[in-house]
Amino acid sequence: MNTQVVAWRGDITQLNADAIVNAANSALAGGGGVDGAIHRAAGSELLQACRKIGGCPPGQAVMTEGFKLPAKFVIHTVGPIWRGGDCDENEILAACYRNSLRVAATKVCKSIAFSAISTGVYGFPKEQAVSIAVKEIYQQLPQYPYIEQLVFCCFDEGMLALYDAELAKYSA
Ligand code: AR6
Repeated sequence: MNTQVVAWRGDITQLNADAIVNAANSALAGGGGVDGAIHRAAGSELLQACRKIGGCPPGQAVMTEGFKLPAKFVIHTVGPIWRGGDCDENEILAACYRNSLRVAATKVCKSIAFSAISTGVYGFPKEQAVSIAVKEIYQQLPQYPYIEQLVFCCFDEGMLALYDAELAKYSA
């Protein structure tokens, strides 16, 4: 595999990647958390672009420009709200990663940074979310050999430690 896969701690709005992946809501209406940070940094044109798209069901992904962000594109995916684990949450979360890569491919994005989808207000257990994210990415990446760098962006040290531990299992 040619892609460098790394975990990085910091604010995803600072990343100069071809695409960053937002943890949006199904109305694409903006919100708190990483979604709020991305909308603030991108400027009001991002909300206008999201309104034109109209919405996105959980597990799917759509793309806009990055506007004032250093990133060229924003991929908006909608994670599952954690409801105890019996409502297809695992499969929907995996689909977020899979469909975000598929959408990134439409612009041949070579560097992509993911936020930790559903691990904030949507309440997905963090360790389980990290395991699903890394597994799905490693399953999908062989289809996209031109991707040079894939970043799991973590907002705090705890998430970074979880990603580093999970990624270590794959680098052996
Ligand atoms: N950069 C990177 N990661 C961040 C940032 C940032 N600037 N800010 C927060 N995080 P959340 P969700 C991390 O709640 O659980 C919104 O209101 C955060 O620490 O943003 O999918 C949407 O509009 C956490 O690990 O997303 C939806 O309504 C991760 O981003 C809803 O929240 C995701 O937390 C989506 O909830």
